[in-house]
Amino acid sequence: MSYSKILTIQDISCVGQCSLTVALPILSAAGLETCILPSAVLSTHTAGFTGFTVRDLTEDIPAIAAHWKKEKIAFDAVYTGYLGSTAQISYVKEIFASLLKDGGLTIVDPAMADNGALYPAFDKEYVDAMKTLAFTADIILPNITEACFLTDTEYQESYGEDYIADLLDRLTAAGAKTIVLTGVSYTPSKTGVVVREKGETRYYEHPKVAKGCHGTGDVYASAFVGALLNGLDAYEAAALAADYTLQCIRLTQGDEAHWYGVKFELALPEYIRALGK
Ligand code: PXL
Repeated sequence: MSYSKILTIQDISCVGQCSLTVALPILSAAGLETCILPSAVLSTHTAGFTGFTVRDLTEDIPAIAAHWKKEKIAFDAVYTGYLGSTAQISYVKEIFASLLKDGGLTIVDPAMADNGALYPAFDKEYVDAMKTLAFTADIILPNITEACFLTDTEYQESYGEDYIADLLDRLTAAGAKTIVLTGVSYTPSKTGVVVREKGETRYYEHPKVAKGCHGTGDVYASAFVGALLNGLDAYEAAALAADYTLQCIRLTQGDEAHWYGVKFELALPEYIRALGK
């Protein structure tokens, strides 16, 4: 596989092991040239800390993109995570249209919700804007809550295979191409990921070791993108990223003081080995 150049657009939470502080090291470990576009700078993430600071960088995005265009910089893939505002979503759409190489990939993690609720910063207007971004992307990685918001489906705490199949059908009908649906758990001791690609649906199940660790969505999406751009197909990349994320959670479990993220750095050597590097 050639040396790919990827752009990832998400916030910098200075403390909290999520978004860019996770994506940049994981994508770099995957051997990708990783360019970043910070959507905002926060002192911490917003899930559990209080009184955090936020510097919204929306106004900087068009000038940064215009400079790259002038320099004839183009990317093999653009991967988006947590975005700071509805306006940023339209700038991201312009970046998809103007800064990708021919045949370049777009990957959207609609990072906006979990456990049945939107993150504090978001509202219905943001969800509607995210629909217009997610349904144009080549690959989306929603969790079940995000898939529900994207399809106006009622969130259920427990469900069976029919509910998941219906959710995937609704996403497909709305325009989603490849779907990687995370956090699909049919029994309390197991969880997994469902991949629907070109009409085929496959489930990768693994042990569930802890409930709701912060930042694991970003660890998972970054590890998935890194594997995909190393030539794995979506299902293989989804499985490899799941094994890595599980290992990150295992390495963090039991450390009560480390409630805000996972120790993803400690499992990077294993991730690199799993990629055959
Ligand atoms: O994707 C998780 C995430 C990223 N960035 C910020 C967040 C969160 C989750 O709450 O608050 C700022």
